[in-house]
Amino acid sequence: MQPVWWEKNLSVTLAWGLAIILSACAHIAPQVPEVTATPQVFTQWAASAEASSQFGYPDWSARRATGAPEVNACRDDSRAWASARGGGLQWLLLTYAQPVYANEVVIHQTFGRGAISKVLLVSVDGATEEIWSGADSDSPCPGVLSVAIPRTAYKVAKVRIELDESRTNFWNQIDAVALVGER
Ligand SMILES: [Ca+2]
Repeated sequence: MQPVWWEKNLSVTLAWGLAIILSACAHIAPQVPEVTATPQVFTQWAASAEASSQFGYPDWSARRATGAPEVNACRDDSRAWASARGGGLQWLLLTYAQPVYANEVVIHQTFGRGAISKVLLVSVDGATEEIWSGADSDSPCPGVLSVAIPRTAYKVAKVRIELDESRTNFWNQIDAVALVGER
């Protein structure tokens, strides 16, 4: 049996309508973003630390420079690292859980600021690179020495801070040290 003319027209109309709707849907479909490996810059605090000397243990020990900042005033505080005698050449070596291509080191100082003389990065295979040397400011306190650098071409596992406490003849206390970088 042949369809009558209006039935035929109706089915053609419906077919066109469906095609137009599908076409519209295709156009308004959300764009699927391209999946790219975006570098993830993040800040981490030291997982462990050792030092040339320490005022005590666990108070004022090198371990007190691990983790996030705890001291928010300029004062002698046992939650920060302090050297044994507050004089001479000292160093603090911080190790991080996640080696990164480094962008910045941020040193949180909470007492006796002004003795930091060098900042060095230590790669995963033990090579060192000096990224800063000079005379740190003695203010503000508490305050940070922030050393920003172009992203390293190697992964950094440790940060070494050298201090010349003969400059101040005082304890340059360090509460926490951030390593900023990309995985
Ligand atoms: Ca601390």
